[in-house]
Amino acid sequence: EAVYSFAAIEQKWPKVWDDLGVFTPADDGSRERRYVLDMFPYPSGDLHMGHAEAFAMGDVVARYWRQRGYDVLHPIGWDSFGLPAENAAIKNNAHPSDWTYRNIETQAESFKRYAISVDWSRRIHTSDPEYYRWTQWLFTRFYERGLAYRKNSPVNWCPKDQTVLANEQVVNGACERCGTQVTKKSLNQWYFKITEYADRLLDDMEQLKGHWPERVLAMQKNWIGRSEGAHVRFNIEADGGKPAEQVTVFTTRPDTLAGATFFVVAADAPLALDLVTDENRNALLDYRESVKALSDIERQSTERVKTGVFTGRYAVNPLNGEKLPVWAADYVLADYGTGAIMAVPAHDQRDLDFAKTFDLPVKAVLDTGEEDPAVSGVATTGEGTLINSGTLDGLPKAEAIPAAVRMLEEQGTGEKFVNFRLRDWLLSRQRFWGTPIPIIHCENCGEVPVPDDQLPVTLPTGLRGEALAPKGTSPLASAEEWVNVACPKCDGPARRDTDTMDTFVDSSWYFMRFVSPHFTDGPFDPEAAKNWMPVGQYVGGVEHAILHLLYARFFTKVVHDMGLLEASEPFGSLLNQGQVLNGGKAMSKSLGNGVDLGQQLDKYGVDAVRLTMIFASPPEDDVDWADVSPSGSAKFLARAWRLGQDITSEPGVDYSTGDRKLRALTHRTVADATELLENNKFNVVVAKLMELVNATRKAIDSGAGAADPAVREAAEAVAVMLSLFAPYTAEDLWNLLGRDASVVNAGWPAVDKTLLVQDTVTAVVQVQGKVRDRLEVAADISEEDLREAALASDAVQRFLDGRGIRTVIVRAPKLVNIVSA
Ligand code: ANZ
Ligand code: ZN
Repeated sequence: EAVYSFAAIEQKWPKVWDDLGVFTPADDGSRERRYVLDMFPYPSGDLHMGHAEAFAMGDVVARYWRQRGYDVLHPIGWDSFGLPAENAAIKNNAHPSDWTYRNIETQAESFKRYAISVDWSRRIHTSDPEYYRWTQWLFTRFYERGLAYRKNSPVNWCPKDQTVLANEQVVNGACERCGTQVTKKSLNQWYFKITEYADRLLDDMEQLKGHWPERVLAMQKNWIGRSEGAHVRFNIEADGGKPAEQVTVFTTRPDTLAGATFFVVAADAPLALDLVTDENRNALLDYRESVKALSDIERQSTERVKTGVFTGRYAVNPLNGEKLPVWAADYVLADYGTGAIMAVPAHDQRDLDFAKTFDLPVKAVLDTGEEDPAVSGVATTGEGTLINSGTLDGLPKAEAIPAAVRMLEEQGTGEKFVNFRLRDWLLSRQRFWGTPIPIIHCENCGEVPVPDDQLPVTLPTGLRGEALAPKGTSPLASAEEWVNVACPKCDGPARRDTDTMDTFVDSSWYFMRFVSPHFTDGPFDPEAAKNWMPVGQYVGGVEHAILHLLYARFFTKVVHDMGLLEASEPFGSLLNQGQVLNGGKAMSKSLGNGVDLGQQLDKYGVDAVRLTMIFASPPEDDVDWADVSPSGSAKFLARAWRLGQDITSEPGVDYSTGDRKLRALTHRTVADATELLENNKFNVVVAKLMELVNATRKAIDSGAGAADPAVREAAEAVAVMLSLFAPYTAEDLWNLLGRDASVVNAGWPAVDKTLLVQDTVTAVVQVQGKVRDRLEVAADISEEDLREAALASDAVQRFLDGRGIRTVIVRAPKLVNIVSA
């Protein structure tokens, strides 16, 4: 008798699947379409345990929908531009493409072994010219629409990677990639105008509610940071040889205007230098130096003692004409709001801390019933009524806010304003291994986009090794022949833009490319996009909650506005899988607790590893590899497989004559699995499958016997359901059962509802020894459930008539006797 050998079945089936093309969607409209996508991998070495988990999850969904009869698009590609390839090239005197494509091949082989059910003919790499041609094409469209522009401003700079970073890539003041403290540098950089879409990015989250994890939506909402308030214009008096000028502040509390006792501009904003009198200039310059080293987080920390310098100027409060000293401080950020604030120490703790440090006045304008902030040192921020505010006195806060705005509008000194925390997306990078920005700079014509028929602008050849080392300017600049070109407009001498795009640009539209990856007339075929988009189920880590997912939403909206795409959201539902830990901690080199995926696969087999990933916990939760048992999974798989060896009936037997109890369990399991899969409770489905396999084994050995049709029915259902988690074993089981390949297309078993009805009996309920009710209950009802059902009976309650209960005697399933007080 043959024994279960994962190695043998891993060899046997891939070719069969390939030949049958079971993972290639028909794409002919004959069946309803569904698009399942895992966040595409970055080719950093071979696959790791995290990939194994995430891709196992995505594959369950893809395989489930296939079994349900959908035409499923499940593609794979690589996010293959980026810094690690470049760093490896510098170190090994090589070209980034060497490292990149070698790693891609390694990962592709591992993915094939791992048997993810993807259509390999749709494979894409973002570093291929056929792909980045369209990234450039999209950039050009954004440029034409005014959504890509260049500006000079202070930007986040990573001193280690020697490149700028988007705000989204600065985490707690450090470079998201290498952890180095980020500094600011004034540079001329390219931006995408994502702020123009802030409202829609926020509003359309309504459509995603219930389909995306709550916390991802909350993080995006917070990142976009919509604040309703007002702009208020203050006159700054002429002083120290400086002329009068107007400065606007953003405030969410226009009702507190009368409580403003000083005025603050961000010390690092150009405005501070502009306002400061000669006398105070040196102090400001010194102070600015000390501010440079601080991250935004540190600047806003409530733990730090407030710092700042007086500018020598005064602002005039438009409400009451009071003169407010103008300070420059670091707790006001240059790139939020207008970079200037009216300080209301009584009702804003940051302002109060500053006032205390520099001995500035505190004036309460809202009576909240709490202690005077000037005394307590605690700003009052709650509800209350206005005081010390002239005509606004007596109004509750909620009414005072619009009233104050109306006054400002009448005066012409301010108006309602909605401010966003979201900044434009800084997309240019001073690195080599990325998509070149398709712009030519001409002395006569300025910025000229490279004409579409000259795309792609491919990376210059010949640069490798040391030539790629970061120098603060792009390595592309050293490729003289590549840089110097004729202007497409006037044919005069011109230079190519030498920056490359942030790799998040590449990944902001790859899911659209997959619908027609070989299309040559555009980034994707609009017809195909109409058929497939949006992605039905997207799977990936929560670390992308803001960056990638926000950018992808933005790109989708712009492409929608261009008329190329019907969908205006890219991902209908989102599943964030948990992490794979070892010993309760994330796997890392420094902890030395890494688990090698290849070794696990060699030891336990692909199916056992996949099944373990799924069975260990709900998909959203972390899996601790120290707590799981891949050998237990392997044993279960062998057990399931052996059913196929023992069953003696032929395919196509009439199940209806089979053992009713086993049939009921089979149909109940399918019905439950269906519901559980629709709700991403994959681990519970595995548990149910284990029960069904055990019951089937029992039926063979000590019950109905190996020839009973119910046993075949159960085993076939096991094979189909198991194909979602353990594709090799399921296919081999299907084969042992005498069925033709492939189980992938077997179709989800139909549930016979009549088999779901459990056997029932009549239970008698007595009160004080007299029969008061009869209940139809399941034959296998528990004592507890029966007791509960009896006490809930209307008839019983009527006879108890409010009297307490002394004892309840339960003899399940037939009798309940209630003795009242
Ligand atoms: C006066 C005031 C009184 C304020 C009060 C608050 C409470 P959000 O909700 O985050 O939008 N602010 C404005 N620009 C700032 C900047 N660049 N750096 C630091 N703080 C800034 O916060 C808006 C509030 O934060 C604004 O409203 C302003 O202080 C401050 F009782 O104005 B408020
Ligand atoms: Zn020109």
